Amino acid sequence: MLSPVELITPSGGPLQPSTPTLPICGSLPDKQMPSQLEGAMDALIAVFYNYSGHDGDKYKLNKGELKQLLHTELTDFLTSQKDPLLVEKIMSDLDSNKDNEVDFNEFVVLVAALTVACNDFFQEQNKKTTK
Ligand SMILES: [Ca+2]
Ligand SMILES: [Ca+2]
Repeated sequence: MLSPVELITPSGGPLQPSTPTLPICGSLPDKQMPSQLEGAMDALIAVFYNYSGHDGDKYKLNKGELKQLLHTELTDFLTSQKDPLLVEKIMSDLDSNKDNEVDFNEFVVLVAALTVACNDFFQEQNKKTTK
């Protein structure tokens, strides 16, 4: 039989003082287990800064950094595209404020666009397999 305390304690773990939900931010100490989406957001931020810090402005990707990020993190996407000027095209598409660097705001546009494209692809695949 569960005692009343166990019934109201989520996952039966030790009683914890109820802490307010932490704002979404990478590398906070004492961070509770992030949700899947929070984890994805953190990962996105971490990936961006992994590459943006290599040279020049630490908070922006120059063309070399963007290229490295795409090659390392989006290998399948890049190899599926045969266009040798793809990185240049992506760069100029993303650089909406024309400072020849991709900042985080511009970077998430790419990630969002690719995520939408992936979702479309999966939906197409689903339609084909369920027919
Ligand atoms: Ca940089
Ligand atoms: Ca820019």
